Amino acid sequence: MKSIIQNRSPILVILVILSLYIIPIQIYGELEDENLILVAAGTFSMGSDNRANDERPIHKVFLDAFYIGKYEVTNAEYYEFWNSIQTDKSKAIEHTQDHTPEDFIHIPHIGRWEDRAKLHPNHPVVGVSWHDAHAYAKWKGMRLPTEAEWEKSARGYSDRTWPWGNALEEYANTLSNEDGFPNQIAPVGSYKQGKSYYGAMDMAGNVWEWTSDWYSDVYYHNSPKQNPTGPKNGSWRVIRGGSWIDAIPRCSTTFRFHQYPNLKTSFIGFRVAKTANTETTDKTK
Ligand SMILES: [Ca+2]
Repeated sequence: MKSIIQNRSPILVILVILSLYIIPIQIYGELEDENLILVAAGTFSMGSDNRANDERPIHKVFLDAFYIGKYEVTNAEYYEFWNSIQTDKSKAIEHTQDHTPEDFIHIPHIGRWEDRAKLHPNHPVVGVSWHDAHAYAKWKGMRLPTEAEWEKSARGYSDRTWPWGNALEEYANTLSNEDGFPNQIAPVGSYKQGKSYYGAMDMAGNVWEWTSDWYSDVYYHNSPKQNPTGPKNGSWRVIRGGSWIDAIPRCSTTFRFHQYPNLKTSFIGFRVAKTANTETTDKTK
């Protein structure tokens, strides 16, 4: 390489250097995003017979392979999407909305959208409706996780009550004053010990997360055994995981809650998902 660079024309040198980057891309194909986790195809147990009525019955669900976001989508990530729309409205996915997150001037540590995007780039985005979350995911070439995908990402094959296991620990940002972030949102990934079965962070607490499903309290009684996508219609979208203003029981892997899709609150954000083009089957279960 050194001799080529020393003895050949500048154009040849540039071509050689470019090839060092292009060849690996051709060999390995699309490089994986380090913020996406592959959840291999397989069957897991969804729901619980020991908790709220709408979590019953516990039932087996098969899911094709998919990717789940390792973190909640951050202010910085959402700002990139939002800013691209502000400068060119033609890029908006849903042209009736500009997808601007809500201001929360009465909550000082959150504050105005454009301020917090700069002051807290690693905090999860909040003040976004289901439509905002859906539009962001589409813009990124991804989608929101289904409720089943969300739950499998959190609990894996061991029926975990919490993403980290079955012991009640302070491994999540909840209502508790003892969790390191009392009465405030935490930067994503702050609770290393709270990672889920698959390594996803903050699946308990910090912010609730929109899923793609409509909500029905009796859905589990007749839901499909393979790749369920929720009721065909409804009034509320499912949110999961609890938040910084919720007591720990609402942050379990099975707890189900719901909100109107137009609602923009200081405690709901989201993470992204993507269908995986792989036939891999999980061997760890
Ligand atoms: Ca969360």
